Amino acid sequence: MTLTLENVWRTVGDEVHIAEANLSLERGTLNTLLGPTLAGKTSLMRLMAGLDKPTKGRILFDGQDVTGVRVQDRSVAMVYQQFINYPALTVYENIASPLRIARASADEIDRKVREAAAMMKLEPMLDRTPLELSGGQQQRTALARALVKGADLVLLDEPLANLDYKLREELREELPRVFAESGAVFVYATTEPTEALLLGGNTVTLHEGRVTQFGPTLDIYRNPGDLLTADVF
Ligand code: DUT
Ligand code: MG
Repeated sequence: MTLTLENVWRTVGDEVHIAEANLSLERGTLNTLLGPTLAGKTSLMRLMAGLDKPTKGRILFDGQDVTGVRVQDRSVAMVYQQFINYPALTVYENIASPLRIARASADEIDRKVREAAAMMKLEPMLDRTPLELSGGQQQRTALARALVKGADLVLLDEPLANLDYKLREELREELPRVFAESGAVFVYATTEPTEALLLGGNTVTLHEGRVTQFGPTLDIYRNPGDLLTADVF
């Protein structure tokens, strides 16, 4: 139990984005956040990351209250749905940037950047800038940067959406292992039930801002409950 949400709400004006979220997510386990578009996946991830503050409720990490603690003051890596790269830096420097901020040694930076680049099939691109890359390569650069950061909490918001079929298959196999080994709390948002099934781990289902189910992905698949069968599995 390392990331815990206790009765977390987020309302903006009179719109409810997240209602009554109660969850405990463990390190080293892949958690898929599964729900149709507008279910609240990005909203929930932003709360987990400390990018938005809950209107009500508490968020704990490793037992410590991090409610309202800003993302800058925490160990979080998030790849946004609309991912961002630094256009003026090379791919190498884009991936290296969290390590430079953490003042890692040149050797460590080089080793970790090359490892992450190999995993994301970006080795031939390291000297280019993101503007010279395809959409999929740009997304892989953002993923590689999340990988090298070694954060306690890793949030990937629909991370494979722009990738071609083959690479998506490879990364679906690789990502769970990589992040399990990192010992992070790993959360992966998708609208695709089959993606949750392929990834295994646990699944949180979301519907209209509410957590409707949480448990081992296979259990939810076998017993999707009365709500949302059509939306989720
Ligand atoms: N919402 C807004 N404005 C925002 C963000 C969210 O009105 O800037 C509302 C729209 C929606 C709810 O919050 O009713 C949840 O949206 P969110 O973006 O969290 O949903 P999603 O599950 O991430 O959808 P998608 O799969 O389209 O990314
Ligand atoms: Mg979203």
